[in-house]
Amino acid sequence: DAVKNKNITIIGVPLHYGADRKGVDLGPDAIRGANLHERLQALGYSLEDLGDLNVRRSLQPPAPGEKLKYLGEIARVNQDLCETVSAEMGKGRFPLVLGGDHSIAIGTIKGVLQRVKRLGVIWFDAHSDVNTHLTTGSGNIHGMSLAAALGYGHPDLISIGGAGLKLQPENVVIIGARSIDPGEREFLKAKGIKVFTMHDIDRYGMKQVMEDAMDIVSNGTDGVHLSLDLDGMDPWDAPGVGTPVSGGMSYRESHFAMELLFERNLLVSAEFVEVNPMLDRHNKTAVAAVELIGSAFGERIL
Ligand code: 4U7
Ligand code: MN
Ligand code: MN
Ligand code: MN
Repeated sequence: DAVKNKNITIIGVPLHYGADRKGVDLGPDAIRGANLHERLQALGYSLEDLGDLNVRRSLQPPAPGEKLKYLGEIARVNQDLCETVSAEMGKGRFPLVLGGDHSIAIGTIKGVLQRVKRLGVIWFDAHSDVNTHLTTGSGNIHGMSLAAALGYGHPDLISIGGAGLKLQPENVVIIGARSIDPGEREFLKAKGIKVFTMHDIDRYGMKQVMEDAMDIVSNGTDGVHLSLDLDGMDPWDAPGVGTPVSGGMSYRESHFAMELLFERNLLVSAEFVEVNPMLDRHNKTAVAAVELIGSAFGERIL
């Protein structure tokens, strides 16, 4: 009854171009600064922290109306992340990726897919991140990352990690959604992706939602990736995010979700993204991230 892999590799990705907003690039160090290493070591894990991937600074701003802002650098960093994640998993290690904006899910998931072909994904988020350059209003690639991992979007994003590498929609669940764009609603319906909205959490409770979600992502798969956007939590508990949406998962609900996830021992990889210390108060959101990581890796009150 444990995450069996006791060897964790921490990979920081200080990328903000996918959100087109400064501060989220400081997320990896804010999370480390909230005692991440100490918490995991206390649980008996052996850690290697690779530090942060290289991200170019001060790129020229995109043209007004651009639908794929900073595509080149985002694709390059994600390819690097994909290779790093895949290499660590090849050594039998568990990749724990710290963002950075949510566009990094493309690289993480592609790297995991190179090792686990039949992969389930739990996407914890206020948003569904299934826009493409054809449906986006903002042009921000962090709103396109789940679509790209499913094989939809710009060729430079979907080809990361190798042609044809992609998630199957029936192996993906979204939890906590409450802000879905019209084009995304169409996409989710057309692909049949299961979304547990905040309404479902209100109606059925987090225990039932997580049990159903874990049944779906574990059915016919060989492992599960957790992609956790801190804006899935309520902004009261996680104020340091770039795209806050009120009415989110409480501190207790999200904490409990992570405890249930640990009990099922499904995870082969995880990422925690969108922590923006420049918008935070007293590093509260980074501390929340570390609390959630602790619970997902087996911390218990008693
Ligand atoms: B995040 C948005 F329009 N859908 O595409 C968009 F509401 O990774 C938000 O979940 C995307 O934080 C949010 O820009 C991306 C918007
Ligand atoms: Mn989000
Ligand atoms: Mn997101
Ligand atoms: Mn805890």
